[in-house]
Amino acid sequence: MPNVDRHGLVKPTPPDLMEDTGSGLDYGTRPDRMFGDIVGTDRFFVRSHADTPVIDAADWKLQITGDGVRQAVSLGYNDLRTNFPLTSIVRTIECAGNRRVQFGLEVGQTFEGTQWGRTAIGTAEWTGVRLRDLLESAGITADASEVVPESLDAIRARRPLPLAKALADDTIVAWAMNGEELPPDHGFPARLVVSGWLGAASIKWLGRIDVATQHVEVPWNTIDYVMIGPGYPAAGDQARGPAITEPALSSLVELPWPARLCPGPQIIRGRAFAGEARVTSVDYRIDDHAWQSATITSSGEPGVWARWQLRWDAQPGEHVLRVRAADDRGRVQPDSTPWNELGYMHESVLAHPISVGDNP
Ligand SMILES: Nc1nc2c(c(=O)[nH]1)N[C@H]1C(S)=C(S)[C@@H](COP(=O)(O)O)O[C@H]1N2
Ligand SMILES: [Mo]
Repeated sequence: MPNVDRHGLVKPTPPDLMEDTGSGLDYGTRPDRMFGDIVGTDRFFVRSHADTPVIDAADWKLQITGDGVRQAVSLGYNDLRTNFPLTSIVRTIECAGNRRVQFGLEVGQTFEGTQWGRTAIGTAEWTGVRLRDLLESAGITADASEVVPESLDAIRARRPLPLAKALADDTIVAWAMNGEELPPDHGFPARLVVSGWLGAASIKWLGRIDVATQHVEVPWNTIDYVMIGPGYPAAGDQARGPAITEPALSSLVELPWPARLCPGPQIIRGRAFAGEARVTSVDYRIDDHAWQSATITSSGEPGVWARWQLRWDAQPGEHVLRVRAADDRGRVQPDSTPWNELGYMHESVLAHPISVGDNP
C-alpha cells in the first residue's frame, strides 16, 4: 500500500511561476512563464483531487485485471521499465475546467469547481511504455470493450477509455516527465497520458488497469467531467450528461492578465490547442481593427499545442487583443460558449486587456 504521510503537494508552487486557484491542491502554469515548447516541471500545472500520495516504488505494483484479459498480470516498477519497448512523446494535457473563471465572467455567475483562469494547460515530454503493450502482455479478449485505469490516491480516480483509445500508439503509461523521473505530484511511480483527451483521463498514481467487456460507469463519466445542460442529453443509466473526451479548441496569449507593455514594435507569442485535431490557423485582432493572421511557429501535431506569434507596433493606451484558433476539422473558436452546469470546455475568443505605457 502507498505510504501517505504528507499533506497537499510535494513541489513548491511559488507565485512567480504558478497561479494559486485557492483549492490548496490546484496550481496553474502562469502563461507568461512558459518559454520553450514544453513547460518546465517546476511550473507545470497540478490538478489533484486529494493529497499527493508518496509511494515507494519498491513496494508498488501495477495490476492488469478484468474479464477482458486472459490472465491477470502484476508488474513491479522494474518490470515496467525493462520488459517493454520504450516510447517518448511530447503531449499537451489540459483540464476540462480550464478557463472556468472566464466562462463565469462571460455568463455572469461563479461556477462551482476549481477556479481556473487560463492556467490549467501544459505540455511535457512523457516517457514510458505504450498501454497497448501492457494490455497485450495480459492477453486482450475478443469481447474486451473498455479499459479502466485506477489510481492509488485517496479518491481512487477512474476514467474508462474505449478500447480503441486505450490501444492508440500515443496512449502511454509514463514514468518520466521532461527527462526525469515522474515527480510525486504528477503521478509517481507511473501515470497514464491519454493524448488529446481531457486531463482527467490521464490518471496519476496508477495502481490497476481493469479491462472490461461492458460499459463501465464511474463518477468521472457520470457526475464529473460530463456536460450537463440544455442540448447535452444524458448518456447511460447514471450519467448526468455526455462524458467529455477532448478538451475545447482554445488559444492562449503568453502575457499576464491584464498585461502591461512598453510602446513600440514587439512580438507577442502564444499557444493554441485542438485536442486530437491539428491547429491550422490562428487569427488575431487588436481593438476594432481587422482580423489578421498570426504566424504558427511549430508543427502543431495532433495532441500537442501549436505555438504562434504576431508583430505589433504598440501605441500608448488601453487595448484589447483577441485571438481565434481554427483546426483541421473546420472548427473555429466562437465568440461565446453554450452554458453547462459545471463550467467545462470554455472555448470563447477572449478579450485580453493590454495597457501600453512607459512604465509597465
Ligand atoms: N489519480 C488522479 N489522477 C488524476 C487526477 C487526480 O486528482 N487523481 N486529476 C486529473 C485531472 S482532472 C487532470 S487535469 C490531470 C492533471 O495532471 P497534472 O496534475 O499532472 O497536471 O490529472 C488527472 N489525473
Ligand atoms: Mo482536470
